[in-house]
Amino acid sequence: MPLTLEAIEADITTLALDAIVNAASESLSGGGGVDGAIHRAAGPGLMDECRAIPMLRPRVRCPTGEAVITGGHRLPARYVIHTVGPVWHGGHKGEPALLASCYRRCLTLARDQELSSIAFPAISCGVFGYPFTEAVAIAVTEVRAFAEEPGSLTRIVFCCFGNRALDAYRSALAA
Ligand code: AR6
Repeated sequence: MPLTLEAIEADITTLALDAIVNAASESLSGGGGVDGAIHRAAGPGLMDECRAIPMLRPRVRCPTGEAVITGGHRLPARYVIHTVGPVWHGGHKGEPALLASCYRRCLTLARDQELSSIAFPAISCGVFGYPFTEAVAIAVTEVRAFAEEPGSLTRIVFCCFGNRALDAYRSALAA
């Protein structure tokens, strides 16, 4: 089955795909932005499931650059893959490699669970301050590299909030 990569403008919580990705914090204890929207739409069962994930060290259930999967609860998506993007500190603290790792870890989890569709928000591009154009370039590069061996995945969606974001992804995908 061929793999489709596409950018759409949508609220990620409305997407009825196998998995949506959450741009979470290391404690997986909710927050603002897309994390807040996902928890609101999924209902309290999602937080209960996140809290049951063991802490690896104080306040860290999912280290930066890693990903964990939970159910989708009341969301139309079957699963939520929570990943933690890097906070932008100027670009010399390993941010590009950590952001790339988020995309790879999410895609690997999705493939290991034999999922066929997944949507990503612009990880780290809100509160965490990653420059948008640089982040989009990393997202598209990592997803394209993964698409060489997609396994079960047939549809990968970049879910954009706003027209400017959509234009940036579409240009990167067209390049
Ligand atoms: N659907 C799609 N994209 C969205 C939505 C939505 N409903 N809501 C926001 N975005 P952010 P981060 C976009 O701040 O920078 C949280 O408090 C938004 O426009 O959600 O990785 C967590 O708990 C932006 O482009 O995530 C962490 O502590 C992108 O999603 C921290 O924020 C990511 O913005 C993570 O910060």
